[in-house]
Amino acid sequence: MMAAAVRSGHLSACSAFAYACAMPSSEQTIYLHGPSWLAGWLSNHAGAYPHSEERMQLAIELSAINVAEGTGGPFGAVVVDMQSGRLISAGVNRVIACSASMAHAEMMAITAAQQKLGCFDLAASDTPDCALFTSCEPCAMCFGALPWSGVRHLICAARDGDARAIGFDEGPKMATWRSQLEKRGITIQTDLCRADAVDVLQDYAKRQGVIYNGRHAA
Ligand code: AZG
Ligand code: ZN
Repeated sequence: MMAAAVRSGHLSACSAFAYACAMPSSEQTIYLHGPSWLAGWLSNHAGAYPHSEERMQLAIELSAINVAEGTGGPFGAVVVDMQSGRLISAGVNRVIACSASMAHAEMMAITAAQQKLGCFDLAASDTPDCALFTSCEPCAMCFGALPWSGVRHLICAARDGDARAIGFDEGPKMATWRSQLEKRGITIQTDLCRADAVDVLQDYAKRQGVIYNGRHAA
């Protein structure tokens, strides 16, 4: 049934929570999948979260579980409907598990939201007002993806420098990244619950978690 729906172009047949998008077998298929614990986590978080701090704590909790379960890097993100406070999607870092350098927590959460809503543009007129809460400021890649995602609000916990401090290469990000996003109508808040997110990064470092893609500039 899902394959027929997908063949007919009905994109919402893709389950955001399974993170796997069924495609006709004659076409190239790209798989991004969340860890096995994520579907259960999402069904336990189906309520509304009215306050910014509690939304951010969810993103940080995801990052901590990802580290504790050994399912990826120390990063988590959620897309939230700003009006209702309900979660639209969640993502954790899955670079190693998915053999995909783009599988950062933010990209996973944004893609899951787009596929759940069946729309590549979260700012389309019939979609909710979407906010991305991320346990760490976006890297150069995720920063670049934001204007096209349709996310209208970006809220960050740890700073880019906190991730760099434990060895991650966050890429060549311009000093004006905040104003570049604001010029495109995206509101930004930084440092929300930063200390809690930094604890997770440091826990990952203590456990000697893998620092993938560590090709720092000379
Ligand atoms: C990362 N930085 C962020 N913000 N998120 C991820 O998932 C990352 N993976 N590596 N650096
Ligand atoms: Zn990123």
